[in-house]
Amino acid sequence: MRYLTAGESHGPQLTTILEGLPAQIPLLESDVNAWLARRQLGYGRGRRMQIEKDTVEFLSGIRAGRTTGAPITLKIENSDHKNWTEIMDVNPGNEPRKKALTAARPGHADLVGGMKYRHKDLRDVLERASARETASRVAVGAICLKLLEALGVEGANFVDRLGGISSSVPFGWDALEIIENSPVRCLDKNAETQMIAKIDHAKENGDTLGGVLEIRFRGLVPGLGSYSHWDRKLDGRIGQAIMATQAVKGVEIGHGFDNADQPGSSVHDAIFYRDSSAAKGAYDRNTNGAGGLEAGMTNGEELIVRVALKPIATLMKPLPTVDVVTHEAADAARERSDTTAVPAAGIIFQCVIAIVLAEAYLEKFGCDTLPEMLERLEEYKKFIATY
Ligand code: EPS
Repeated sequence: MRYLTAGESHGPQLTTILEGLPAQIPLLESDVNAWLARRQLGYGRGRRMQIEKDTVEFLSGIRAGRTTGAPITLKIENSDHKNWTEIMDVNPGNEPRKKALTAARPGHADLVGGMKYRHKDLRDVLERASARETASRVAVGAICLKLLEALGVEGANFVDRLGGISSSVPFGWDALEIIENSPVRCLDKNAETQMIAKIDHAKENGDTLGGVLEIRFRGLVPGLGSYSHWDRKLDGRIGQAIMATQAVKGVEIGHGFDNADQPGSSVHDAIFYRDSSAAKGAYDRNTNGAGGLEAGMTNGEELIVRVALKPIATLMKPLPTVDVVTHEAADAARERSDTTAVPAAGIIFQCVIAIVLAEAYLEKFGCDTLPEMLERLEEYKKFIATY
């Protein structure tokens, strides 16, 4: 399975092609729209989210509410484009264009992207580098979440830290509604209040905030991915998918960084043999220090991925920079932006991890139709139940 995304933040639309998805997966545009809407939420989001009401249009690969096995084309319109038609005009003209950006923003693609592609109007860089592109990956991920749901896999995402404020309430699958109803997708009401105050304070000071998110998946069968070659290892593939998302500066499986300070005897998960109807068979563990992955493969325990999101690079109280045309010292450009995108980022990460997990299921159980995958999955579960 593979996908390509294209489109700029203020161009006409985001276009995505997803190829290699099995046929017979029930799928409606509303299944994708629910996730696109969640991506737009979150306390601290910028004014763009009042302009867009992101929805997808299926242009191929779907008929009568199910996938056909043909490539799926996804269209997400940029409502804001009508205000940018002159600036984004594909034809020559209107030079010098309005909203040209030459005061490179520290922490963004602006300066290095301008060097790499020989642009002096750094809008040619930021339009594609923008986090707007994550809407395309959420659309693909939402489709993969539908496939995973049919295969008995469920995901969750929540904010563990925001602006240095930590949640102290442990995650539970019975708390999904609390997360959904929290403006910062946090389980801890006290922390939530402090996070919101910190976001308000950052906004008043023209600053931005980052944070740490946790994404979980349960119901995964053991043996997805492989130890046999570096590019088959699931931790590596999840790591790439997450690190390739805007504003990510760190990723860990389980509490990888804390575990690095602990002795092996308190990190590795002892194995027991118990009757179990779970997807993982009879081999069981009382702990999950491995975060659901061992040697690049799912081990049947919950997959736990933690992500460090940098504070958004566009500051309303800008840092010093250099104008790439005059080479004069300047204040960095102030583009419309978010104070924080941390709450929304969990939605994006759950989707990009779902893409990797869906690929792993296709590798192990075939990729023509969902019914065949389900037959092979049941046969595999029977095998591991008595392994
Ligand atoms: C975003 C779209 C962008 C930004 C933001 C999030 O839209 P606009 O540039 O028109 O405001 O609001 O992107 C960034 C903060 C960034 O640095 O790229 C989105 O759709 O998520």
